[in-house]
Amino acid sequence: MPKVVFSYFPVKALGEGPRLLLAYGGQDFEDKRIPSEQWPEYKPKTPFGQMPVMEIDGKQYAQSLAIARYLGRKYGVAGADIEQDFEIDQNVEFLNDIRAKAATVQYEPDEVIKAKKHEDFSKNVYPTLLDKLDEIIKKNNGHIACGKLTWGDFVFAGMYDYLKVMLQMPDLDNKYPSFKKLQDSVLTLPKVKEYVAKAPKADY
Ligand SMILES: N[C@@H](CCC(=O)N[C@@H](CS)C(=O)NCC(=O)O)C(=O)O
Repeated sequence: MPKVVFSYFPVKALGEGPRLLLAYGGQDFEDKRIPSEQWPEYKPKTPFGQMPVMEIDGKQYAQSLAIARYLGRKYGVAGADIEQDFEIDQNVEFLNDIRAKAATVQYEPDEVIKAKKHEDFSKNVYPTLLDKLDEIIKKNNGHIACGKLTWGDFVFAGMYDYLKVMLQMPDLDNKYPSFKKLQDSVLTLPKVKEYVAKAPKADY
C-alpha cells in the first residue's frame, strides 16, 4: 500500500471530501492537521502556497477538486465514460461556485459591507442557487450527478457543514432535506463511518 500523507488545516471545508474518499478507498493515511500558527513554515513547501496537499510516496498532489477527481477514479466512483465525467465535473463546479460566492461574504473584512452583502445574497442570489442544487440532487436519485454514487457526493458530504457556515444558514437541513440526506448517505458508508468515528472533531 502506498504511503499517503494528507495535509490540511484542522477543519473539514475543502479537505474533508478527499479525506472521506481516502477512507472509502481503504487507504491508510496520515491525517496531518496543521494549526494556522505552523502554516507559514509549510506554505512555501506546497505547490500553490495552499492546502489541502496530498502526498503519495513523496509525490505532492494539490487542488482539492483535482485530488477528489483523481481519488474517485482510483476507487471506482468516477463516471463510466467522458459524458458522465463531464456531468460530475459540471455539477461539482456548480456546488463550488455556491461555496465561493458565499465565501466572498464570509471573508469580507468590513462588517457593514458584509452584512449588506449577506442580506442581498440571501434575498437575491442564494435561493435560486440552492433551489437548483436541490433540483439536481432530486433528479439524480439523491446524488450530485449521474444518478449514482460518485466522487462528487464525497465533495458535497465533506463540504456541506462548511457551506452552512459560509451561507450563514444553520437551518439548511430543514430548508433542503435532500442536502442532509445526501451527506448522511456518504457518511454512513461503512469505511467512511469508521473514519468519521475516529477522526478529530471539527465543526465545519
Ligand atoms: N482551489 C484550492 C483552494 C485552496 C485554498 O483556498 N486553501 C486555503 C484553505 S481553505 C489555504 O490554503 N489558505 C491559506 C493560504 O492561502 O495561505 C483548492 O480547492 O484546493
